[in-house]
Amino acid sequence: MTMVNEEMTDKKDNTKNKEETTDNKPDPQAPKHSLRLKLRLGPCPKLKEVRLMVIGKSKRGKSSVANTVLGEDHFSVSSSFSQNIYSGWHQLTRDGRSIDITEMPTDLSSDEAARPLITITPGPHAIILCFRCEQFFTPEDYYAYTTLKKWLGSHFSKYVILAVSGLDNIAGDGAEDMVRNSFVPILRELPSPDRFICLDNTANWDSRRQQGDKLLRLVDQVANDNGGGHFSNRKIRSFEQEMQYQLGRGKTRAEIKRRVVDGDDLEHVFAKQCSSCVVS
Ligand SMILES: Nc1nc2c(ncn2[C@@H]2O[C@H](COP(=O)(O)OP(=O)(O)OP(=O)(O)O)[C@@H](O)[C@H]2O)c(=O)[nH]1
Ligand SMILES: [Mg+2]
Repeated sequence: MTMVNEEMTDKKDNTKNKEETTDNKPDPQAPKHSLRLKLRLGPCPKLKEVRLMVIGKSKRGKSSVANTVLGEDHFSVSSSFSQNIYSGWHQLTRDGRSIDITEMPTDLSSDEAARPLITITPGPHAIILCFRCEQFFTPEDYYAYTTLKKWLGSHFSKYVILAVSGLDNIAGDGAEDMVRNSFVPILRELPSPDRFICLDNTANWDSRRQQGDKLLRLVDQVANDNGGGHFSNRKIRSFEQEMQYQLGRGKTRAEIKRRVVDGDDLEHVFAKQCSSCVVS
């Protein structure tokens, strides 16, 4: 499998210009790349158009996180263990920027993955990897991360933000730091330990929108770290090629995506175009 990402500008060392605070005593058990490294993010350019892929195993809060980012309920949230099917793509404008979100369960077959991948074309600025925090970090979570890395390609790590939902269930001083520390095994594989957010998707909308804004600032940071580029791979590029063809026939990108989500025949046109591609 080949990862292709033409737009990304590699950063040799993303942590170079960031400052370390010394307000907490060092924990000798903690890995070097730990949460004691509190980073002061400078303001970075706000993306006018944001594309996000919200990905994770079943019931990890993907739809809830997507709604928190959108600031409104659009994705359907469910606690029942019904079939884990693709539930959507939504786009809206919030605070002057267009937000395009695709939800992607991890247990889709290659055929089923077509719809979410078409709706994320030309590629996500950030990949929001969803977990729950009630049990803190588990070996299963690490397995989910490494499996995705194999599936999407190793460049995927440069775009990942960990979004851990369920903060309301572990309330208490320092809860977020404890959760964050438990995720260090994944965080140390990412370009920066800042690629993390804990969320309470049960909070009121004022609070959820603030959490959504915080997540969007992280997305701006990820895009900035990647030279303003976005993630792509062979399959997404192939879908983008078909998208360009369809755009040339006078439809808008949003119209095409909507038709694909609604199960229009157009999905088969894309699938045919990409029938020989593996995911990454
Ligand atoms: N307590 C609590 N529950 C949450 C939180 N976020 C999500 N949930 C609940 O977790 C369950 C699953 O949430 P979803 O957002 O549907 O998760 P999902 O990953 O999209 O689920 P599927 O698409 O069905 O795989 C729902 O009952 C949500 O209400 C949170 O921050 N706190
Ligand atoms: Mg969902």
